[in-house]
Amino acid sequence: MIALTDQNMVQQVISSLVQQPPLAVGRSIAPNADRFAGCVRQMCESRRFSNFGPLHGALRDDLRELLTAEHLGLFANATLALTIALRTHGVSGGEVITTPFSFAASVQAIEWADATPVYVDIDADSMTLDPVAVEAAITPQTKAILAVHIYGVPCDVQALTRVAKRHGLALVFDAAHAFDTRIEGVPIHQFGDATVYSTHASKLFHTGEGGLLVCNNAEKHVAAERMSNFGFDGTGDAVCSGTNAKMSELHAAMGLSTLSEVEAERAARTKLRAQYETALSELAGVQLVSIPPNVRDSLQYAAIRLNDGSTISPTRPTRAENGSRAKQSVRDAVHQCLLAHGIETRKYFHPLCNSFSYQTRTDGAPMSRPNSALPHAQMAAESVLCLPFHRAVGERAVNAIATLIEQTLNSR
Ligand code: T4K
Repeated sequence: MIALTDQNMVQQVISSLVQQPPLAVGRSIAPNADRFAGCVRQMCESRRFSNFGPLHGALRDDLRELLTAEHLGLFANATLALTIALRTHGVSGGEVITTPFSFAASVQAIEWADATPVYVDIDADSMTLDPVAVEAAITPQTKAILAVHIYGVPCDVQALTRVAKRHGLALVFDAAHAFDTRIEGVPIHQFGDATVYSTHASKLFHTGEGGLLVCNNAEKHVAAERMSNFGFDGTGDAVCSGTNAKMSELHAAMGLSTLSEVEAERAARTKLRAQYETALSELAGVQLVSIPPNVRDSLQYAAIRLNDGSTISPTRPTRAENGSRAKQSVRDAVHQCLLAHGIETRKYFHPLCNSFSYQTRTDGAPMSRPNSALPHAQMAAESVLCLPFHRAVGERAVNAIATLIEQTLNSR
């Protein structure tokens, strides 16, 4: 990191960054142009654009091999894949226990599967669902657990599996951030009943829009495929109420031509993560969210936790009892400072899903079962900031970001 004493140099680096276009928090991998053109040509010549065409089949087969996932299907997006995974595991009309610290898609998939979300707290360190809290929240209405591998940090898969088995519940993992993550070499989708990956443009491997569902049971896989295609069973009959959640040929073409580019981006991000580690290591009160050493990193986000011990409402600005405005949190101050210097960050995931305004209906009735206390989730939502994390971020930018964070911390 740049020594703070050399203020001129700091200002020069920051100024040079600001002169460039804003530094984005994410940047999609560009598809291999030749491969993409070839796929589009094939698509146009064959006039086959959707409904499980040859590009869909080719991408599915490549991913089955890469991820070692026999029952893998391609979907229009991860949100629909999650909804279908939950529906095929019979949650409709019941309750699903989940984390409030996630993207809106996790809870909205539960709601669109006609189930009621029940929020429980997360583990303070891993920020993933706390298995003890899960077990304490189980009732006769509970049908499933939906756990999220947040930022690619795996949930306590063993403990959650034990809880699910003990109570006869389905266990579905939202692995939107965890593409090709493995624990001790074991693909992460081998845990639980079903796992969903996102292949949205913001993800390391992407298809523009898309999602992957891996089931650990052949029948559930077939049921999910049918549900993604109006419930059709191939004879013209619809054997269940389905929807349209198929991945199109154009999205499959994007996937086929980005897959070959993933390793180069992984290499760049591995280097970048090490640069962040070095630059941030000297800053007290800043912690880079790390992936356990026995886990293959999905390299999806560079998330940091910032905490100066101040407790502020993250959802709406509050006024202190004496009428003065509550002090801004250190996380929000860093976010503002970086933005002022043209550096984009994201407060993933703030506010908590249980705080969304629609969660209380207009008639005042809550959409979810009343929550138990969620102090760790609240703390996570107040303290996490995702930093720019892609190939175009260089060491100079990393050092400038670290310096700006340090300046913000020192000014408080
Ligand atoms: N579960 C979890 C835990 C999730 O985080 C998500 C999605 C899902 C489920 C559902 O997955 P999908 O149904 O989407 O497959 C993004 C994404 O839309 C969303 O997929 C993602 N999680 C969520 C965390 O973030 P935004 O609104 O923050 O993205 P946006 O447009 O601000 O872009 C972020 C950065 O990426 C920017 O710097 C620009 C860059 N970018 C973005 C797009 C769209 C590109 O370089 N190219 C692009 O095409 O929501």
